[in-house]
Amino acid sequence: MASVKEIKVPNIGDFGDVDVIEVLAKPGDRINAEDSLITLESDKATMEVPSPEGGIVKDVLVKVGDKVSEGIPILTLETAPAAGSEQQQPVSEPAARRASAEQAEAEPEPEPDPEVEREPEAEQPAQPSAQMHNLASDDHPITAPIQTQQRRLAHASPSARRFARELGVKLYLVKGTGPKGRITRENIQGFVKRTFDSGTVAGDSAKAPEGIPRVEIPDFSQFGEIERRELSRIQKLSGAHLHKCWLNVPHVTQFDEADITQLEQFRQSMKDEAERRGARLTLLAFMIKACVAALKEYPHFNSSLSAEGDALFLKRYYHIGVAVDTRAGLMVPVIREADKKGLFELAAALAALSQKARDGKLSPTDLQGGCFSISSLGGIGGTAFTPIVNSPEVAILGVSRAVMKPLWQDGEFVPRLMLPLSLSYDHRVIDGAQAARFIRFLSQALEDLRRLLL
Ligand code: CAO
Repeated sequence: MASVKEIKVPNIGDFGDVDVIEVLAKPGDRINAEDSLITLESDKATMEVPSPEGGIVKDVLVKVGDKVSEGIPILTLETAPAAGSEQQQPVSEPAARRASAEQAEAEPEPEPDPEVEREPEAEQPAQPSAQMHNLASDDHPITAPIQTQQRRLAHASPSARRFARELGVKLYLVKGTGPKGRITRENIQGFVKRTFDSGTVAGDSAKAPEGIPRVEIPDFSQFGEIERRELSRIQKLSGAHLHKCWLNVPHVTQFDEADITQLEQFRQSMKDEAERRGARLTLLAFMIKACVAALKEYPHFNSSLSAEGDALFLKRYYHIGVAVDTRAGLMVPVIREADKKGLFELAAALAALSQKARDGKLSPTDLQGGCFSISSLGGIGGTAFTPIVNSPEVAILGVSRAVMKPLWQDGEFVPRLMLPLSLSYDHRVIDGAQAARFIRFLSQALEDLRRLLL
């Protein structure tokens, strides 16, 4: 008879109230022992929690954004029937497909090696093991493994698996040189280097190339004095994300200028009132309002391409991401339901989120669900730039510094405050004419705010 068990968060050392940043299992999934169920992230480390045994997932009891500690139930698992009662368990169709796809992809188990197989696992309690990994250095756990449960035929740590996934490397292609043939991060790096040196690709050779040749880094000290500085955790995360976006999205950037002379007069006239209401009314609040109107007018800009690239998900909500420059690196918190907020509310939400970002207090939910992003460098300067689309969004607006320019109007030059705009977009979803119309609409909305009422 199959039995249903609750799988709980194991002993995670001194960590409590840790954020769930990934849920890797869903009801109906057939999972194996040691498959990762969730990923947790504390201030300093990430951790994958593997399943202590195999079975079929019944209910998932946590979601992204939850905070968990030891003993919190993660999911319920219908475990395989005991020997002798081997009835096939019903598995949902997608789960069965996923399971078989995973099996096809899974690293083949090595031939049973008596040395490896005879680990004293029988004595160990059936508890999942979890390891904390410093984000700055995934292969050096910052705490000892929480449970030293022996892992039968574990070929790579969760962080090495994740590293391989990020690089698109199939683990079964990599030879492990760690203890008991374990695949280390260095093995994966070496594999990628050898693969590219030989001109082949790291991932499945039947698919399109998933990586690029590495740039050789010389020993700079041979040229002069140097200092090595580690990147912050945020810089590493955002760097990897930006790189992924840059490689996946065919970018085009459309430029335009908006005459914001009247808008700026209005903004100045409203500043005191804004302050009385506790908000600092910057240009960005107006930009968000105008972007929402443009997204409503051109719904393709408020969409995402399906993973297969054969459909669009059109969104009926308007959550706007805003790039914030913090000492730790670039972050893009999201103002939710921007369409339902007035200018003062938008200004207040923007101030609150950018302060939270600068204090390092953003929660995962503050960073999720964006439809369209705005990156404003107007407070600093510059005439134009080409922002990177924050995929899976399909467009991003770059805002540069507004300057007074002579504009030819009715037979004479008149001084007008011109705001440079740069719209980068995913050319798979948006064509050039649409982009030109979108940015024109946006500029006209900023030129005459009454248009936002239409
Ligand atoms: N033209 C002229 N002046 C501008 C302007 C523009 N486009 N944008 C802002 N300003 C002015 C503001 O109005 C403000 O002046 P006042 O005090 O008179 O109101 C001053 O510059 C400072 O603004 P700010 O930058 O502090 O505030 P903001 O609301 O415009 O921007 C935020 C907030 C969080 C977006 C900004 O602080 C920030 O972090 N910008 C950097 C984003 C970034 O790094 N992007 C690159 C990402 S890579 O693609």
